Amino acid sequence: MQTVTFIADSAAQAVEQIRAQLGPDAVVLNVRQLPAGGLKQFWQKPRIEVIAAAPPEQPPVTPNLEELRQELAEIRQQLPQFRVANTPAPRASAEAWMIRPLLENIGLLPLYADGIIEQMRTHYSDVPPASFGEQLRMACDLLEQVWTMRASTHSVSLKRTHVFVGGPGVGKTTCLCKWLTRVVLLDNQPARVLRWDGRSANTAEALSVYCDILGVPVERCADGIVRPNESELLFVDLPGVPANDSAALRELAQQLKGFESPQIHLVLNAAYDTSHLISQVRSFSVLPLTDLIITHLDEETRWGKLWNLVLGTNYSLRFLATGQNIPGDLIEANASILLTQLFPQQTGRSS
Ligand SMILES: Nc1nc2c(ncn2[C@@H]2O[C@H](COP(=O)(O)OP(=O)(O)OP(=O)(O)O)[C@@H](O)[C@H]2O)c(=O)[nH]1
Ligand SMILES: [Mg+2]
Repeated sequence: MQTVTFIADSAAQAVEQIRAQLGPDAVVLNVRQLPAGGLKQFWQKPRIEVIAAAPPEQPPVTPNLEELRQELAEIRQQLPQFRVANTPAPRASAEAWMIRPLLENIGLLPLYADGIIEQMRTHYSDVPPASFGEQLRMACDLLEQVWTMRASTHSVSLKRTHVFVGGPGVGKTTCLCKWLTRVVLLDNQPARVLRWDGRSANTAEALSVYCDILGVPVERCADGIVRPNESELLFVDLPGVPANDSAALRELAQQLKGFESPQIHLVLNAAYDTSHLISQVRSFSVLPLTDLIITHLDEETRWGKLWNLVLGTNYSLRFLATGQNIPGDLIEANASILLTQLFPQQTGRSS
């Protein structure tokens, strides 16, 4: 990836330069404040350095929206929810589904691997295709359909407040900074940050420094009465709440009512084991969650386990974070990325 370094007096100026040279889809790799050397520091405002790159080339996609809409409506009608308690065990010919052990190997819980086989039998064919590749393709199609269904559940476009919730240290503030950078430097959208003290104090001093570099106003307060103005997005950073502290979660649910239609993102650390991740989602679902953001994917090779979250909860995945560097890698999650990471050859998918 060829990178370009931009030096600017402000975030707004950096936006102009990046857009002019690399277009609106550029990827920001790093942002830092440049110290003015020598005597200059007395009269020169600190400048910012942004390292950015052109987006990776994608094959052109020209979706037929009407077809997609119709397909989605059909999927909604056909596909029953994956219910943990009601998923029946596969029938006698289950061993003919060679794909079954692979599903567990990539990190699916046995319950959901069985659920996939059962759905394949119900929706495609009770007689499994003889080829392993064909079975795999069917499983991928099914996973993609469940993903589409989850992603269509929440209408988020008109909501301008983003609140990041989750356990302590899972990567909420880091993720907020990554998303904020994208919004300010690539989308050229005004934003404001609220450092909110919950039961414990919000000690994310680095967040204020980072906002300063980006020229984003940051406020610190203890309740949710701040409202974004018409044109700006509001990003709310909260201290972590342990998933087993139900009193703190109830209190948080109450406080979040102070925000007008917020998008509430539950941030989860992918390095935790699957049952822990699912139980975190269950605990935090006392809040009106919008979706899930997964961090630490640089430390977890078994991305297949993320499908347990898609199959076992009602939420979609919004972003995948793959590193601690800000802005660093923040990938907008979609089914294709996860499937390609799992089966690059077998499915003939390319990233
Ligand atoms: N390897 C890796 N480290 C990460 C990632 N995201 C965050 N971190 C690191 O994890 C640590 C905690 O990150 P924070 O963003 O402060 O986590 P937080 O959830 O805001 O923490 P609290 O506010 O204390 O609850 C920091 O050292 C980050 O650099 C990631 O995707 N990968
Ligand atoms: Mg934090």
